[in-house]
Amino acid sequence: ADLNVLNQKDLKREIWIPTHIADLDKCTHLVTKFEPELDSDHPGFTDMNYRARRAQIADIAFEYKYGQKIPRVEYTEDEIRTWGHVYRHLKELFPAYACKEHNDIFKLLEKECGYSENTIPQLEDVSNFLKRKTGWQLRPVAGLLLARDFLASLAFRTFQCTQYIRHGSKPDHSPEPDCIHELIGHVPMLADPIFAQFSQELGLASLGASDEDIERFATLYWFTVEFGLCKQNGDIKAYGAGTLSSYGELQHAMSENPEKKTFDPSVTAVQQYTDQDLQPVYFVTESFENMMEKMRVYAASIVRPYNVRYNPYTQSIETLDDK
Ligand code: TIH
Ligand code: FE2
Repeated sequence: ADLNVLNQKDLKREIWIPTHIADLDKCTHLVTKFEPELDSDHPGFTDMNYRARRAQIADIAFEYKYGQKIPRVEYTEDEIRTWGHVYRHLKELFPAYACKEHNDIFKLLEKECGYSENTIPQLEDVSNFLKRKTGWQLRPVAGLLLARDFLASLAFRTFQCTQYIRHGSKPDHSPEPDCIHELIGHVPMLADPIFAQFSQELGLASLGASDEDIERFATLYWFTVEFGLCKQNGDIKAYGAGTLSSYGELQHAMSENPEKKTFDPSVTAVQQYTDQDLQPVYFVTESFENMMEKMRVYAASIVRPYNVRYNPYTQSIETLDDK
């Protein structure tokens, strides 16, 4: 046999994957993009106080290990003002524009989890809320992660969550994730059982995938979990966290301006997108069940050396070779 001809099976065996939830301590590779120190367009670039605050909160994530409580942050008056401003604007738009699941759970978060205009909820409390609802949990992250690491954490029902807040001078939209985006955009959806399942399956599908497939899964993630729209009772509603955390984006998404296409994984996976600005294209799904079914078919078409499943008792990934 020719030594140079490694088949796809052998090649992919060499891709390291986390197999226990504690291995997520090693899935923390950051993409240095949009950071206030490095990007002169960042609204915090010339604000030394903001940059110092970001570095301070990033340290919590750098030191965090699986199993620890997420340290609390005492947010400043300025930070709470930014939160309150966005909160108020979004709350006005949610009844008409957010999907039913998001609206229902948002109310529950206000009742049970201390969400309000005047308080930025603590990740530790929100993580405990999610554990009770769907078995999802949060862990702190310092910024934007490599797609492979971020997607892998989803397989363990773990959401890597930023803890800092956007700069107060540009509250309507931020190109990078922040705690407004995580807490108001992602958390309510992760507390919905069907959406929780969909998100985990996307993570499982990514484990051991080639770089090209990771790129496609990241694009699918972008157009569903981040910017997805759905039909409910004949109307288009938002369920994507990037839309639900930005009142600029939410109004834009609901207007006639952007293009709206039907969600179809093989088309959606290769759609170009921008991560700098408002989205020019959105994908609309019939229902979360329908989207999950389509994603299962798509994921099954990807060549991988093994199938995987999650064992919730041991919080481990089991690989099945019978593919
Ligand atoms: N644009 C979102 C907001 O302003 O809340 C944040 C992000 C969505 C997706 C990536 S960053
Ligand atoms: Fe996000």
